[in-house]
Amino acid sequence: MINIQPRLPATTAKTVGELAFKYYKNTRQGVQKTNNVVYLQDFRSLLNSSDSDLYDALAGEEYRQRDGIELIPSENYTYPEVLVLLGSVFTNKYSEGYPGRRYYGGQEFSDIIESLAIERAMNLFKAGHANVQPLSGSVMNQAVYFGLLEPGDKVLAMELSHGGHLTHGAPASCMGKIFDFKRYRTDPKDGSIDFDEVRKQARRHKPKLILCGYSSYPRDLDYAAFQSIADEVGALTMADISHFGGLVAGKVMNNPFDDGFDVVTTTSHKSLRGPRGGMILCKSKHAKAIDHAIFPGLQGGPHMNNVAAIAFTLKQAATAEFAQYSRQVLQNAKALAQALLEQGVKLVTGGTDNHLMVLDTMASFGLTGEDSQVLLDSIGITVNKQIIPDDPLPPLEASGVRLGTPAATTRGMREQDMRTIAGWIVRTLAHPGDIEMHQQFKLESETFCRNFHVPGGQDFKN
Ligand code: DSN
Repeated sequence: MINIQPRLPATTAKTVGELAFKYYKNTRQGVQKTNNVVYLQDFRSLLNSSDSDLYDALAGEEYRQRDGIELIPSENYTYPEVLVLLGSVFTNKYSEGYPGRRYYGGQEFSDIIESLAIERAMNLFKAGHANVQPLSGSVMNQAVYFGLLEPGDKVLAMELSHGGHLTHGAPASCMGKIFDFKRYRTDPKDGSIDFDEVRKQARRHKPKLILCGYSSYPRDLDYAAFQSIADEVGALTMADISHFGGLVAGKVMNNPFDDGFDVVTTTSHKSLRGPRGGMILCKSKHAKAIDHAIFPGLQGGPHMNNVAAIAFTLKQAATAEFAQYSRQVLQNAKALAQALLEQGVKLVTGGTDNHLMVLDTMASFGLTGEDSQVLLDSIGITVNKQIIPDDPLPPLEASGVRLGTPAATTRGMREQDMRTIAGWIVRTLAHPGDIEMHQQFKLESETFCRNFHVPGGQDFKN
């Protein structure tokens, strides 16, 4: 249990429960009465009567998520408790500042949830400091640049089409205009990171920051190799583990802090399975700069409902069940990749060591990523189009699609299910004109999905 005393000197309460009880005449029954308040019990019927369009869209999305196979690697099904906290009165609260030093009153519970989230994040990722306020992955990465660099400073990051991310200084992003991003590329032979190339670019450009961690690179990373290049040229190190933060937490992928990284960023809604948002983890010496860059640098009031949901997510991510989930995500990805390879599909880097893979649909089936995405949508499999290294097509067409297993694994799908899914994918893309077959697959995949529970408490009756 968190020690609330240092941050709440005015209270005599020793636990969160005691603090809560004072609002309910010092009885636990009083606290439990909150379970009867209208927003928890009747909010759906309330929404239905006050805005039926939004109610219908919500219900439609619930059915879509139940009846389809979700393979977008950055999506997941979050916990029912996260949905409760996101829809809670914490959304009403302004809490600019940090625990114990805020600009508004009424912070006793906000301080508790944020302190819990910070401590859990630090323990889970072995970080010297954590900031849990970033509203998204984009602002999270911007805060690192603004916290540690001056405008115009050089950053060495991966080429976007080779696996990097827009927020890693793509020319279209504001970051690309403010900081001077230089690029390393993957090895053209096998698509893996070429450390000779990283070292060459680092020696040439002398960047202030070297960045790794990607959104479409299907391998684990050698952080020690990045750190040694950074040490040689006097650069700071940053890993954006947004995609595989859950797998690092579950200890099935490498942790950049084990090799001395300065900063690690991760979103909370992908493999970590929490609410949408971001976290910046860093060595304690960077704490002040990072916190200042988030508030007042880039953000105002943190979304305390989200911070509460992140705190919950981090507690779950430290459990043995979550470690087992993480292992299964990797096993499912391997099984899916293997089944696709056996059926002649070309995968970027030839396979996967993490939760995702990139199918070269142009080389495998003569189809753009966009066409493949639409075809797979028609049979109830959701993926996203994806550019491949040095893709001649623009991102809205792309030459590939990206698949991942975090969401399917949360629903309880296992290796044999991945083989079934691979069969549907390959036959659909190999026969793009066979509408009758696609309709048959849509029925089959929908029936298949009924075998797998959707977390979040949607008890569908039909
Ligand atoms: N959109 C997320 C992804 O799919 O990788 C990150 O930006």
